[in-house]
Parts: sequence; structure tokens; C-alpha cells
Amino acid sequence: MSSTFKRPCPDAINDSVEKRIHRISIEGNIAAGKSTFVRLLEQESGDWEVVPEPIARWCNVQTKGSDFQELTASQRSGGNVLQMMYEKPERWAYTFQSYACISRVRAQIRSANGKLREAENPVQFFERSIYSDRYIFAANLHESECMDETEWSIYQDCHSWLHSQFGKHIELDGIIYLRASPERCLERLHLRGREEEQDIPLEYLEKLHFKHESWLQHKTMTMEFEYLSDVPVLTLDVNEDFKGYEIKSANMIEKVKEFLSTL
Ligand code: UDP
Ligand code: D5M
Ligand code: MG
Repeated sequence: MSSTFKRPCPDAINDSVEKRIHRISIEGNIAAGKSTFVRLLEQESGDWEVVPEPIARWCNVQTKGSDFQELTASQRSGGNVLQMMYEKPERWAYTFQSYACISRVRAQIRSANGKLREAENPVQFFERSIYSDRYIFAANLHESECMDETEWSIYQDCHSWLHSQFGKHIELDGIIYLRASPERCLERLHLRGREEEQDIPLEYLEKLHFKHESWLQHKTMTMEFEYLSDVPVLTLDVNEDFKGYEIKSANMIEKVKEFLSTL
């Protein structure tokens, strides 16, 4: 019997796990509370894994562990591209958006870690998606004339190509929209105190808010990726603080579980 046994190839294992994984994107305006929320999700279940936004790479902040190598590589290329984009958007928007999108895909396609292989109902929560990259942030910068027509069409071309190549690993089964007013986001942005963001005006957050609303609330946004219009959306109102409020947080987690059970 043992002579006929074939050790399954690791890629086949990865493929079968990948097929069972539900991928959920956590969307929302700047400082709505996404990172805070995904930290709660991560603690909730061994079946749940979080892929945070690669903001550290964009700011060139040194972190520990596996991020370190890539950070040093990006340091060699120089600079804090998030800060550069906020200081001179018409010069750096295209560079930033290209890097944001590529680094996000790279983070999200890394195969699920060991714990998800054992999971009964594996779920990956992405902090944002390549759809918000393009249809919220990059589109807004193009509309604000910080990316010209050539940059915008090259960006879209690269984005579509990335999707055609890696879509299988990053397409979504659901979206959780953390909805907060632009005023609340501005308060939290100041509270968080990320240096690069301190001059962001309310009007900028309003523009991003309306884009989120048109995509996830009114569903009037036109997008190239047809499957997205059928992806279920769970909206959670986060105007009131949930951080530090156990009952409110538990309530949100319950809603997430109910949502997952419908997918
Ligand atoms: N925050 C808060 N109350 C909440 C959720 C978040 O005060 O209920 C704070 C959080 O501690 C941080 C800021 O708001 O200082 C922005 O949160 P986060 O970084 O999670 O936002 P993101 O930009 O990831 O959506
Ligand atoms: O942090 C993300 C920061 O990066 C925030 O300042 C907005 C900015 N930004 C610009 N373009 C993008 C794209 N394409 N994706 C994500 N963030 C972008 P957060 O506070 O987590 O929203
Ligand atoms: Mg965040």
C-alpha cells in the first residue's frame, strides 16, 4: 500500500485551501477604523487571517520580520512616497498609486499561512482592495488633475493586467464597509497623528467619502470588473467609537459572522 502512496505536492495543497478561502475586503475612508477593526477580527478566530494594508512600505517605516527585507529594498529606492504624494500630488500621484497597487497585490497573493491550511472555514480579511486603489484613490487623483490622461490610462492598463494575472487569488467574496462621516474620520486622523496626513483637509475626505458611498451604498459606480456588482456588502456604522467598547465590538463581530454564514 505504501508503495502506491504519493505525497501530495505542496502546490496542490495550496490550491485546494485557496479554493475554500473566503476573501473579504474591509473598505472605508482614511482613519475610519479599518486597522483597529481587523485587529479585532484577527483575535476572534483561528480560521481568520488578516492582510493589512502595506502602509509601512509606502512610508518607509522599518518594521520587524518578513517586511524588513522589502522595506530595505524600498529604502534604497529612496523616500517616503506617501509624504511625497501629499506634498506634491501632481508629481507623485502616479508613482504612489502604481506602488500602492503592486505592493497590495504582492501582500494579498502570498499564499495563506499555515493556520488557514488547518481551518475548517478559512477566511482572509484584506484591508482594502485593488478596487479601492483604482476607483476611490487613483480615480480621485485623476479627477483632481493630479494624474494626467497618459498617466491615468497607463495606470488603468497596468491595473487591468494585474487583475487578469492575479485575480484568481484576490477576487472578493464579500465586502465590509466601515462607514463613518468625513468629520469623524478627520477627528480620528488627527487622533492617530500619522505625520504625513496632518494637512489633509476635510474636503479631501468628503470626496473619498462620496466615492465610497457611490460604490458601496448607492451602487452607482461603473467598474470594469463585472463580478463585483454581485459581491455582497455588509455596512457597519462606525461613527460611534467601537474601540474600547466591548459590547459594540462584539456586536460587530456577530454581524460579521452572520454575514459570512450567508456567503
Ligand atoms: N479609533 C478610535 N475609535 C474607534 C476606532 C478607531 O478612536 O472606534 C482611532 C484609532 O485608535 C486610530 C484612529 O482612530 O487612532 C484611526 O483608526 P485606524 O488606524 O484603525 O483607521 P484606518 O485608517 O485603518 O481605517
Ligand atoms: O491609510 C492609507 C493612507 O494612504 C491614507 O493617507 C490614504 C493614502 N492612500 C492614497 N492612495 C491610496 C490607495 N490607493 N490605497 C490606500 N491608501 C491610499 P488608511 O488610514 O489606512 O486609509
Ligand atoms: Mg489602516
